[in-house]
Amino acid sequence: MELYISDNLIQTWTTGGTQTYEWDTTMYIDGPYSLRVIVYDKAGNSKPTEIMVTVDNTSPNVKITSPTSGALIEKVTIIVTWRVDDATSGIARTEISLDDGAWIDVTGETSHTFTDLTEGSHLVRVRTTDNAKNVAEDSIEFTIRIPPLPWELYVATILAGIIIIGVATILYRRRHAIKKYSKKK
Ligand SMILES: [Ca+2]
Repeated sequence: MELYISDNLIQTWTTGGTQTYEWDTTMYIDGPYSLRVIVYDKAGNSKPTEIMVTVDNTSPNVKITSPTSGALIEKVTIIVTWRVDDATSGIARTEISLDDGAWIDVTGETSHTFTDLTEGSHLVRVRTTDNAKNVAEDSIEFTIRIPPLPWELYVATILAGIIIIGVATILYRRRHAIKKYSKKK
């Protein structure tokens, strides 16, 4: 019995039954290979069996395209977009995670929306796995800052006005009292 990988004789066995060959594909460049086994009987008759396989030792590509890392965002809802591809065996699975929470399956998608984000910094990770189980990951950090609403600004302005008038009144009365006191003297 002979084993060929793309026409190169790799191993020969002289007994029948089930045989095992452990193929270290890291020694091979990515791409398609034929695996052929030829079995001979004692009279020299032979029968070949062949299958095609693809070697893929290269990680897929993953890139988060939006938002940009370090972005300051004034919204509680964000849309994360990304790009994944794999040259040889193709993408099997893509997942996304927010702030090291559970992985969400987004296979076949190119964006995901997170809502009700709190103020402060957040971490988004996207990881993708090719059909040969090679994994790649990209991550970004961004900061959510919520600007005050118009009514909040309005209330803050009124409060500031009350404080200014109050302080001015206190200062005026104090000065007045001092004048009265010095007149009495
Ligand atoms: Ca790959």
